[in-house]
Order: sequence, then C-alpha cells, then structure tokens
Amino acid sequence: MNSKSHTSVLAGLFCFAAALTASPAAAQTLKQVKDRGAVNCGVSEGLYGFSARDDKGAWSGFDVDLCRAIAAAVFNDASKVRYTPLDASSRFKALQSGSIDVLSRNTTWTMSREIELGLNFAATNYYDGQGFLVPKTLKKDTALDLDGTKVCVQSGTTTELNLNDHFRTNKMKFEAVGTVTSDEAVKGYDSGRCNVFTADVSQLFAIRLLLSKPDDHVILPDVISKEPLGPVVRQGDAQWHNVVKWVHFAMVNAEELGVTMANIDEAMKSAKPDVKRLVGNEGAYGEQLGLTKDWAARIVRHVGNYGEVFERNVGVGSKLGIPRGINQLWSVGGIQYAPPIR
Ligand SMILES: N[C@@H](CCC(=O)N[C@@H](CS)C(=O)NCC(=O)O)C(=O)O
Repeated sequence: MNSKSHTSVLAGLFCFAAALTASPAAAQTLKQVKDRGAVNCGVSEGLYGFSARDDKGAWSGFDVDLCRAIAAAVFNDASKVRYTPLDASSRFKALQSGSIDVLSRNTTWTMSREIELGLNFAATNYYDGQGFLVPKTLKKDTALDLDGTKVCVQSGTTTELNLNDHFRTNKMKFEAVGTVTSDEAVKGYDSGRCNVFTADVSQLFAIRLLLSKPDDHVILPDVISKEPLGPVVRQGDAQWHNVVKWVHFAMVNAEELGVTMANIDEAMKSAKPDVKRLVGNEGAYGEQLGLTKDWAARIVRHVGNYGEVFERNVGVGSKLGIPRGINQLWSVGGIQYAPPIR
C-alpha cells in the first residue's frame, strides 16, 4: 500500500468513526418526527391562553402555538402535533423518556433543570415572574404583607421553592396548601381552603378567569422571582435543539421585520436582504437546519409572528388581557431579542 492510499484508508476510518459519534441514537428526533408525521408536544393540563382544549378537543394557546410553529416549519401543516397534557411533576420524565419531543408548558429555565436533569432550554419565549393572587376582602397590598396566610401552590414547581424563600427571607409565617394539579389549586382557593394563590403572574391571569367571581380578586403588584419560560428538549440532539430554538427566533425576527400572517405573500417578493433571508429567498438556512428553505415563511403563514401569537392568546385584546411588558421586542424597550438569520 503506498502512502497515499494508506492516508485515504485512515481518513476513511476516521470519517466512519466520526459519523458514528456524530449521530448517536438520541440525535434522531427530527427524523423520528418526520417519519411519524407529527411532533409530540408536552403541554400543561389546561391553562387558558397558554394551552387549553375546546369542546371539540382542539388545543390552542401561547404554548400550543410553539408546538404548531414547529409542525408548520417541519410539515407546512400546523395541525401535525400530538399533545400530551402534563402536570408539573411528570413533565420532565415525559421528556427524558422520549414520550414527547419537546416540552412547551410554562416551564422555568433553571440551572438544575438543564444540568441535573440532562435537558436543554431552547429559548425564553415568555419572561415571567412569580406573584400572588388574593381576594380583595383580604385587604393586602403587597407581598410583604402576607404573614400568617394560607397559600395554595402547585407541587413540583419553582413556585413552591420561591414561596419558601420569600417567606423565610422576610420572616413571615405561612401554611402551604400543596396541590398536584392546577385544577385542585384553583378549587382550593375558590373554596377558601387557602386565602392566597401563588404562581407565575401569567398563570395568575389565567387562573383568575376560572374563579367563581374573578372581579373579587386582585394580583398584587410585586414579583418575587425571575421565571424565564420556554420550550425544553433533551440534551444530546443538537439538530433538534437548533430547530426548536430557531423556530422561536424566526417568529421574533419576523415581528421585528414587520412580516405578518397577513403580508407573508408580499414578504416572499421583498427585495430587503433580511426579509429575503427570513423567507428563504437568499441563503440555505432552512436546508442547513434539516428543513426546507421556506421553513420560517411556513411558520408565519400558519401561526404568525411572535407579537401576533402573544396578542392573540394572552395580550391586552384577549380574555387574559396581559400587557406585553418586558416581552416587547428589544427595539421598543422590551427584552425579546433574536439573533439574526444570516
Ligand atoms: N414556571 C414554574 C411553574 C409552572 C407550573 O406548573 N405552574 C402551575 C401554576 S397553577 C401550572 O401552570 N399548572 C398547570 C397544569 O398543571 O396544567 C415552573 O416551571 O416550575
């Protein structure tokens, strides 16, 4: 064997070994999703505005729309999603076991959830914080005025941990009424088993709507924690992680560029370089992701840009009526900021 062919045999072996290490069994999610013809998405059991089912069993909401956006990008069809409703305690096991491909369920990005549980948060699609809901008759104005209260809280959440920190730090006593499902927590609060309800503020807006007399309750102005909420994937599959991450970034970039459900067809003809890259008329960004060139245009066409999704599901014009606040784009004073497609 001459030295040239020796080198090429070695190179061949090296490539074979590299190919083996580059595609472990875990790094197959996108292929599995395509073969199955649907994205398996874990959502909450029912949180109006975020993930809720109507009488016909159809899912909608802000978290549901992230699942739909992934399906739109992969299949050009936002309905190709299988939903698994999960409570707070079972959500991570469902992801670890592979029974879902992505968890899109008002889940807070924390260090231990990535490092200890072997998961990756793909993005923060809702910057939230923990707050308190109280009956107006309790006459409490701040979160520092809750000494001696009974607090309903869902187990297996960051909420439970922050609650303990807050009361301990401020030398207040409380009785925690822990529940497994939000339904139990809502019933507990509505029936007076507890006189304070704590959750991420976005969830308090949703829960207040379920009470027998929503107008008799107020969300206190204080926020006691940072709750960056976003979609989660398993570690070890960079391609799928990138797909979920860039689906979110595409929606934020589309809003920033003024590309909407209504004008997506005009945007496909735009001469602006950054719009051309977004909709797939310049570069091969979609193909490099394992998708098609028009992946981002599909998302906007079927689901909308980030602002459209926010306003439709939870914004001031919706039943929830949540102001956009820090979830505004960075260019108008918020902190939603997506790296550019280029
Ligand atoms: N963001 C927090 C809290 C998430 C959470 O599960 N909150 C409850 C508040 S009620 C909820 O959304 N429950 C809905 C459900 O269990 O379906 C976390 O990730 O731990």
